Amino acid sequence: MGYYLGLDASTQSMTGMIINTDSSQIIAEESINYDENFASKYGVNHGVLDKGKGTVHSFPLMWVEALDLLLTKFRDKDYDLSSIDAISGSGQQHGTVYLNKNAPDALANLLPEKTLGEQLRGIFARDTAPVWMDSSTKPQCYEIERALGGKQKGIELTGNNVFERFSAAQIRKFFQEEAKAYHSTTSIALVSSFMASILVGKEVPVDAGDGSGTNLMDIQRRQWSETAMEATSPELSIRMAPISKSGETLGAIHSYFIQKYGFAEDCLVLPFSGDNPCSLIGLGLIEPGSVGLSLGTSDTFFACMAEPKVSQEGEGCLFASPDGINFMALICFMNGSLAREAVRDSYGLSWETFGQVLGKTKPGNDGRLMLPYFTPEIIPNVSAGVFRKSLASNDVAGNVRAVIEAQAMTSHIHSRWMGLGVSDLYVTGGGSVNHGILQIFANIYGCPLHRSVTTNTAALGAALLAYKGHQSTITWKEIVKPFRDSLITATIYPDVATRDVYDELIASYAEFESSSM
Ligand code: XUL
Repeated sequence: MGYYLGLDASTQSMTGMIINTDSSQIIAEESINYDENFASKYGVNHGVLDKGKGTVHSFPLMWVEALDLLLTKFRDKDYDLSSIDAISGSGQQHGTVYLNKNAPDALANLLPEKTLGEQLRGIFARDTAPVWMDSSTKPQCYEIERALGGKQKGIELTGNNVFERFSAAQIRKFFQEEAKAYHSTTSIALVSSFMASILVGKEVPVDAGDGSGTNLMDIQRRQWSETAMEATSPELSIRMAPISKSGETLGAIHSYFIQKYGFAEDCLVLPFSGDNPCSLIGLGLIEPGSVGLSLGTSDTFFACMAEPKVSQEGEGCLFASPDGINFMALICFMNGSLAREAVRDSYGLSWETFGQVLGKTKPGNDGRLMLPYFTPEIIPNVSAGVFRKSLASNDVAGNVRAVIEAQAMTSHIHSRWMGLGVSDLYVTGGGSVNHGILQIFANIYGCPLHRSVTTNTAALGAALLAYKGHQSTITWKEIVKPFRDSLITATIYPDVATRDVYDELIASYAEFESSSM
């Protein structure tokens, strides 16, 4: 019998999920929402601080405080944390945490009489961390790209176009704008490795799945690239912890957590990965060609791939799969739940009434279209701006259907470069609870959609990484299959009668999109 804990440090909340590997069930899930707990202290909205001009940051100290609150919640609800064999985690990708020379001692000497927040507030060379929603680094992207020898060379080396939100451009901007603080930074962690370092009381290696979201990792070798580091900022390689080796453990949990929350002394901590690589595992996508969709703050469309295939337009991302063998191709759409919520709120709807309105509209929306860029969009790479075709802005039902159809069509169109014949789509994320939304995706993709019982497959994937790290002789297939079988709650089939309508609508959406750029 094994119990494993997966932590998910996501954009809007910190979640913990405990799984039991005998029954292949999730036995506990608790969450701390940042806005509910910290809006007045940190001024966050949707978990982030919008500083204007595309600059979006969050507070690592807030994540630290949330970890204490989360574990307190588990302890106070009488979960037996001493039964947890191992912990792993997931973090929002690309975000960077800047630590100063106080960090090693403060992390090593945590005392249970005090809170994490009290003891770790002095470890940051920068109070805030740029997160994936930040799109303020276009100049730095051009500079890095040039130093790498052009777009194609950059893609070949790192698997990715140089993106605004990726860590390299963010680090370069910090070095250029706050050189003094950059020089007092002794190490730069990712959100994932930062959270793991708290649990073990020392700075820890970065997982290759999340390292590939930095533009600093050689995707083929799964190692930091000296060339990319040099193209980014001076002496960066001495500031980055190494990439973890496959199967590496980080060590036993720090005594702070044993004394305060009752974890066992031999509870192991495994490297944390990014939220998308964790979702790949949580959805059980370990066979090349299998495809997932996460309807979260951002919408992401991703696939497990045996070979490192990249988009020639630089539209997709390529990460190392945390399974240590395969790759993960991903497309990230910024206007995911941000856009769904913007439409819901602008017509004064609740999710319930949104679903009812959606149910009364018909597939194809009589040709009414929306390009839903409520915030600057990543794919296609355009500034904020909502465009409508044959659609009045006061047409509530038309706008409700148009936003969802747009999201399904944009992911369908922009994932063509992956060359996948999508035969099944595994979905997760908060948006996946709405049947009407999923039916539209099933119709547009023309394939069955499988919904997991949990909307948080990133935390589930993290718990499965802990399981694999603890029981290294069990194969990935033996790990993910029982969970996938027991947790798929519903399959939504496409309505074949809508095929012609959507073939036509997809073509006119693609035309509308290119004519608006
Ligand atoms: C992926 C991306 C987002 C964040 C959200 O490239 O930027 O999905 O990982 O947490």
